[in-house]
Amino acid sequence: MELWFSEDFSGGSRFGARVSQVLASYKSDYQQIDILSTETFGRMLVIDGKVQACEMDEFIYHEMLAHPALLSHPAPKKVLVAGGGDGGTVRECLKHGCVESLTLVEIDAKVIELCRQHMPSLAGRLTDQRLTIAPDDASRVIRQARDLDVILVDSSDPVGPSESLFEVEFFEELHCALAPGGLTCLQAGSPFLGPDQVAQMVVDLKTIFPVVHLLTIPVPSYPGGTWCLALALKADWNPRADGGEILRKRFRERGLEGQTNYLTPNMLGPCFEVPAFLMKAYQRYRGAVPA
Ligand code: AG3
Repeated sequence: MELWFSEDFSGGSRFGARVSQVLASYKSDYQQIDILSTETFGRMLVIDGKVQACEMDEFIYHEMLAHPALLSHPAPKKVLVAGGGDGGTVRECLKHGCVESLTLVEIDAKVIELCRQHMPSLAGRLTDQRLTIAPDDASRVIRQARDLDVILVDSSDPVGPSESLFEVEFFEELHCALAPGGLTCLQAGSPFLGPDQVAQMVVDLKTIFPVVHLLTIPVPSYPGGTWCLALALKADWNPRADGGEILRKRFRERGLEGQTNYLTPNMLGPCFEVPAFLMKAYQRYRGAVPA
């Protein structure tokens, strides 16, 4: 018998992967968590029927959520990851030697436990000395946090436990929790299936942060195969202004050469380029465009 996992998107299409084994299937207090072994994508973390991370392509999403943000800060010491219990984002943050303290705020401790057990290539660094794990609601923790250099919001889709992480009030709390010169990078959704959600997020962030960039990345296992990340800076410095030269210099100084599987120094700068169809989506949205 053949077993297939599929995720529907936009009603009329779906992503599918043949499953060789169900490694875990658990209903936690918050959501349904499944870890599947698939032929093409390797091990796959699925939450409430939605693909979160696959061994085959997770490096693209996790590197691009972490590195352009961390490199946009001259010396990030205090970093917080909201969501991201699979550990992929934490693994990338720890590649920056200047990071002194890293807090992972994941509401569902069961995600961490199951990923530690079944997805060691992501969760293997969740034992690092610099890391504190807080099983808590990210918006509650961020409301009380201050003086953070970088906050990475590695949430799932804006339904269920992650819904509040897409609201303007949360973006205001992010701004308050950051030190001057701090910045945040957030999972921003699908440019094909939800261009309006992506545009809305940029518009909302721009009412609070002086500089907002959008990164568009390939993620074959996510709906539509392409995903967006929003980078918002509290600083008045635009990491794109010099074509990415400072970011490339920091990439080398922090010893990232040879440590990444997707990001190359030459992508720093061009990675902020917004595809024309997305730019049109902003223009429909009250004329706001990323800086
Ligand atoms: N965070 C983004 C997942 C979004 C995927 N959405 C979907 N499949 N409908 C993933 C967490 C990875 N650390």
